[in-house]
Amino acid sequence: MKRSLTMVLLMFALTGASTTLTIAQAPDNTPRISMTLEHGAHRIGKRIDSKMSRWRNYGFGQFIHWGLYAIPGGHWNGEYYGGAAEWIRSWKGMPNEDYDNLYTEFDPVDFDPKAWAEQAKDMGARYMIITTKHHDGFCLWPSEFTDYDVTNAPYGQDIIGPLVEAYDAEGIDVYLYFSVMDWNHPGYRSKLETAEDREAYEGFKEFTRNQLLELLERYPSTKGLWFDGTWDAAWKEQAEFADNLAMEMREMIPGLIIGSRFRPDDYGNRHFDSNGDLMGDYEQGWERKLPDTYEDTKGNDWDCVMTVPENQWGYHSDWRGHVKTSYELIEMLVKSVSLDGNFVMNFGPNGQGEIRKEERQLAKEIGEWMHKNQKAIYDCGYIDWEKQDWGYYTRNRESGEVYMIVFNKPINGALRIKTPAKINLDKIFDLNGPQKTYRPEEIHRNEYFIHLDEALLETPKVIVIQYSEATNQTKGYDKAKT
Ligand code: FHN
Repeated sequence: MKRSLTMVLLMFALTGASTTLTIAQAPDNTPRISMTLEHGAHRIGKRIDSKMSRWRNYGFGQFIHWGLYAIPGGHWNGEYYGGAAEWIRSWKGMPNEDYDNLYTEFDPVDFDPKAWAEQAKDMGARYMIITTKHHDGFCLWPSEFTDYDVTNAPYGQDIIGPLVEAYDAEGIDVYLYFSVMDWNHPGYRSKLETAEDREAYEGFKEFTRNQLLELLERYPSTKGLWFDGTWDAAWKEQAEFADNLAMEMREMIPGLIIGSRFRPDDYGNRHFDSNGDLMGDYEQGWERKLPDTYEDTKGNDWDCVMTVPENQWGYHSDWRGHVKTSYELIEMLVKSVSLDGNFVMNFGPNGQGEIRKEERQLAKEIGEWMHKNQKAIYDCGYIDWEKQDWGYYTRNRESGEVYMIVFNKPINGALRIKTPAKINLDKIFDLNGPQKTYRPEEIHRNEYFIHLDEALLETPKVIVIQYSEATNQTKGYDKAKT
């Protein structure tokens, strides 16, 4: 959102900031009022390097939330916890000391990283985000900077390393989730009110930097960091620290991909700086929700991270309320890609290291669809053809081939296609049966029907459109005189 000049001047007045105002041209050449920010967005527009292009073309990813919270699985002392399982420590029914001692029980004897990676491959995931440390501060890797890690649990071994190795072996890129918020560290503060707070927080910042550099040193094949737990007031004051740390991490791994949840700007704004510009390589605000239109994405790269139940990231043994079906998740995946984003489906393994049967079944069903239709997902993105009720368009960024992904077959079987001017529809055929072609029936200028034969669709159907730029306009149509 671009702030009006009045708003910006008011912000100065209120904050007494010595920031200067500049009048610049926005990418769409509209004059825009922007503040000179030292730690705001350092780039306007998308990253165009090959590593970011690879990220942009993933389409589909897997999130894995795993940690001590998987042991209680949403229950304690026989009581059911209705919140997100990975937040059970915050529940009055779970004494902090009981939670903090769960590490003495962490021994996931069924943990099989190769099986997890194979399942992700079969499902069609092209990247995976693993919680190295969630808000509780328990580290799934041997950290030099804390004893609260996996080596001091009965399991005693690194979890992250074997996962990175197994997923790399399957050709699935690994991203490391890291929660800045750390309930276990004595120096963590949600806000800085006293001199003691500030002194303690300086130690916490150094600890955070040490752990992040340690992760990148231990797992250099990681392609990026997925930050979380950065909404507290204390962190919002750390614009310079976070900016310098991001630069330091990218010196370690050039091209490291970091989303919009990491840095606050000079005024504590996150995701978008005080000028409304995206901070980070992609927007990380789409959590358990999707944009409705391309305009909602502001033309940025973005990912949507999605739980299977309404709000369970970590393992909860008793999923209540609506549990999404594979078709719901496939539609979210397709919609994400149709709006130039990536869709990341969450898995929450249990305390023994098993992936629950519901998630295995979903992975199987989604994988069956992806196996046949991945061409409409991988390396694809948005095309500005008018959205129709039958489903979504995606477009391969290389070949330009367009895919109609049909979820809702009209009663009359007629799928409407409306293109921008001067587009010729050259060839239309089933992705999974190219011998089945469609002759577009022109019903108005740049508007057509293609007619489906099927009585009903068993699964979301993909139809391929090969098109070209027309040299002349289609035949004239009389405009209504109203
Ligand atoms: O509080 C966390 C939550 O537990 C989970 O990790 C999600 C995943 O995106 N992030 C935070 C909530 O926004």
